[in-house]
Amino acid sequence: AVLASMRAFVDTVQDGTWRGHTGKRIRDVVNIGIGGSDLGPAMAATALEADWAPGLRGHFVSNLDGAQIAGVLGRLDAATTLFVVASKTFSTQETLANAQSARRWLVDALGDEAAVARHFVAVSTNEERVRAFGIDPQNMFGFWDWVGGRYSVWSAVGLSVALLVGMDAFEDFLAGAHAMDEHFAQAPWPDNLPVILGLLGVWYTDFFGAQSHVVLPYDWALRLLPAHLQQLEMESNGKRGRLDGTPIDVDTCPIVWGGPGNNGQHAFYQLLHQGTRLVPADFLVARESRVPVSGHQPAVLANAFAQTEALMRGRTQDEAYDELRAGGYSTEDAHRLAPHKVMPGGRPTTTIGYDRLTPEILGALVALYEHKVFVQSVIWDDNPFDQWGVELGKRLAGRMLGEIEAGEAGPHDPATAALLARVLRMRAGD
Ligand code: G6Q
Repeated sequence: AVLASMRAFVDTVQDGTWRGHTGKRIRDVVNIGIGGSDLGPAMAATALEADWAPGLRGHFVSNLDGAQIAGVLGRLDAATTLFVVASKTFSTQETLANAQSARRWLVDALGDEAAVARHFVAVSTNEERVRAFGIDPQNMFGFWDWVGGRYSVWSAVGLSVALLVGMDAFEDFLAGAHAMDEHFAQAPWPDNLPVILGLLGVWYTDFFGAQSHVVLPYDWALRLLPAHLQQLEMESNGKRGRLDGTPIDVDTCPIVWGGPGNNGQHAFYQLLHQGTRLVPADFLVARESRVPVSGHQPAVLANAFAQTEALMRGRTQDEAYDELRAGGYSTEDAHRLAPHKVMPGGRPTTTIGYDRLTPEILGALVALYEHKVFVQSVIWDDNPFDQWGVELGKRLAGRMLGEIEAGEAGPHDPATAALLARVLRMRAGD
């Protein structure tokens, strides 16, 4: 039912039947959300940018610092802007603050409270709060309240993606994920991609002591995938307790990080090749770019495979010495420099290759990592679907906000008390 109402809405926005308050077509879609209500949709929309409907642009606002929303709104025309407020609970401080600011901006610009109905829709499980915010529940798209944010891009949380790429492409994205679900459920374990990825991760974490895992897309479209996987893996398996509450006595989820591989080569790869830590890496490589430009792709492929080969093979001191001598260095200089050029090799990489990043392939890739997370959670015996660790900070922030606004600090540890006192003095103009 939700997919059908998403389709009806997406179609009317894309074909121009849905008009803004002043009768103009929607040109800009702004997703307001944070965490799972931002990272997945932002990643998927960015990955599929080549498929965005002509004349539509997407923007993602998540951060509490007003600089982000001010920067985005400063470039937009209220009459042609649609806000998608994505919040499962509709009580998240960051999202509500940004949504309120967007609402003020819109009403100021269009001079009419009634404009909200044509420019705001909500993705949420909390109808009451959506209504209280002033969004007609007719314009609310629901999902199951047991879906954790980081697993929710397949639901109505993907509405911004669907608005940009169209509902057919969004359903292709779901179909790709479904194909991976089937593969995970049915493929024998030696051929089962999520099982293989999950086991490799446990192997390097628990038997080689790897502390981190790097994700390196050689596909510009996937530049936000590392941030999405960072949340997916770290919030799911960053746990220290078993399902029965007893402590887990091995390391669980490594620190997941990464970025576009080609850029990383000119920055942090030094540590991957010669640092003291073992950092297993995933290389994501497309045969063809989403936006092919003559002459580029062979170089992209060459760089990706050169890196995985170098990480695996490394370079011995003798090889380094011979290279230096062949490059014209004296025996003395070659002896001095060779130890610095030694690369141990044996650094594990997994290359995930695909033809071209279509919506189906993207769906399959994201589902692959979701199932990987599940495989690991079974081995570590944690609950990958809870996130109690993020609660305490949120609760303290609520209390702290009251103290900052009131200009009076409550009881705190000495370090926090000193920070707060300093800020309160500054805010009071001392
Ligand atoms: C994800 C987390 C978290 C959540 C955000 C936003 O798995 O639970 O990142 O998505 O805190 O929550 P709301 O969607 O309720 O605003």
